[in-house]
Amino acid sequence: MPKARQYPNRRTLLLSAPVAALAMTRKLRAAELRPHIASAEATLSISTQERRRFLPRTLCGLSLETAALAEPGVLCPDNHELIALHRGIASKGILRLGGNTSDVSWWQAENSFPMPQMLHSPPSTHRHFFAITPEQLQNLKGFVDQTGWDVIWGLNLGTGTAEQAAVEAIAVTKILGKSLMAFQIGNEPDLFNRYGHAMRGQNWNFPYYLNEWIHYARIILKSYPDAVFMGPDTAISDDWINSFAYGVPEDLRPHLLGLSGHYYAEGPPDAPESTIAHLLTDSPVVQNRIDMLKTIEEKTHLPFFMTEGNSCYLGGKPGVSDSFAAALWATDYILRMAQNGCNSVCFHGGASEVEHANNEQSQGARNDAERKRAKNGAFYSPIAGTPTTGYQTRPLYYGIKAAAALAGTTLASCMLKDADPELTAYAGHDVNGLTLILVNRSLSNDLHVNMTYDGKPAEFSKIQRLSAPSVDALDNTRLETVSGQVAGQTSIPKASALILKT
Ligand code: BDP
Repeated sequence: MPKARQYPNRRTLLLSAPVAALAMTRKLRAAELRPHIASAEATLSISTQERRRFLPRTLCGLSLETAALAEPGVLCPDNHELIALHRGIASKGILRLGGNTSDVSWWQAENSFPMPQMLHSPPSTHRHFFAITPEQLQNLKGFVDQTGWDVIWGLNLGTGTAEQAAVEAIAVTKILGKSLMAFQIGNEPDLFNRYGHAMRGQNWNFPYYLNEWIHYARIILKSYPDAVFMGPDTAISDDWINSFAYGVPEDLRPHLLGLSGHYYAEGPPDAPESTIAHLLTDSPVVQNRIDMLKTIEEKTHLPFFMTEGNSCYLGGKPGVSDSFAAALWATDYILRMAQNGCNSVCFHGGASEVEHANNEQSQGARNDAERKRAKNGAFYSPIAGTPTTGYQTRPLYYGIKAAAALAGTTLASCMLKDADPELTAYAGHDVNGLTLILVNRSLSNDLHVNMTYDGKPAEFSKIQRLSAPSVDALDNTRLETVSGQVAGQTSIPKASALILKT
């Protein structure tokens, strides 16, 4: 086993010198160099003439560590507060279980059963394995039945065997029933030979992974012929997503529900580039992924699911991930991905189980108070709290909820002209009419927009505003109904978003 690199640096390649320099320039350009234009006027033409994509009702979701199953009272049918918070985002959604702790989990069919012999050593960042029990699964089933959400379940590829995964998959299927959407095999396998994740040798690469994946899928299908999968659930390697889309053999393709991958907008937390301004600036990483996915979807018809991600990896960065900026970023990111073919976007979160996933610590915490706060909810978690302390929503929660307003609608085309690049517009229609979401990520400019809907001035009778006292505010994020009507034009104050309904 190669010597593991320092965990905090696992993805410094994302912020290699040229990329970091570019990020800094973009940040300055976006946030500081742009002159203050008090009333930049844009025009927006919304059109439903051309049929566009239908956005699944499960567009928005949350991702949790597998280890969350072992947290007493959390994923349980009587955790009413947490159930209500899930339903508060959307009446349908995806709850993805996985993360680093899924690769150190094992199925304990009965209390007396000891941990089986694992095939690979755990990564250096993990001190213990997690048992998944029938009782936890029953509790999860009770929880998701009340949220109405579907589950994506991550099986252990990192340290376990295909046979162990098959037994677990059958138990999960039996207990979760219709709530189970798909299995994933392994979390971030592209990092299996790197950083603190190392569970394979230095020569680990995509072909090795694909062979292991195929082996797992075939063994699972032998015991459960209707199993459905998505993958490769990679951390950063979009070329793996591409190779996976074309590499899964013919006999397994009917079992492939879609492709999956993660996205953390920035990190590590102590990188000077992990800032609010950087978070709110369009990322070339997102654009590259969108370009790649478009080609894959045209050729293979495989949809994409962003199964895990957030603003900043390693538990998030205080002052950024838990600030209102994360909400604005999320609304825009979800809708941008959705508009470009992504089926759902799951934000990673949780409390102490995130520390289990990250070497038993919260990298971003700079003092005792922050360390304490992180125990109650990772900085990037949309929901903080535990069943004993109660739950609190973080700003990100409202950003996800805002985007969910377009779940279950058919996209309408939105053509913006003369708009500041920090203004984005997304619209969808259903039997209730049209919903338009305008996001202003500018830190300095209120933006104005003249709007037409199928050629006539656009009129909206229900207005909701997503706002906070400031972009870096940790508290008092609001997603509230505002009185009044909009006829043909509106303005969106800096760092805020509007949801308009006809
Ligand atoms: C992802 C892992 C997840 C971690 C998260 C993080 O899948 O388990 O908790 O990063 O860095 O890469 O916080």
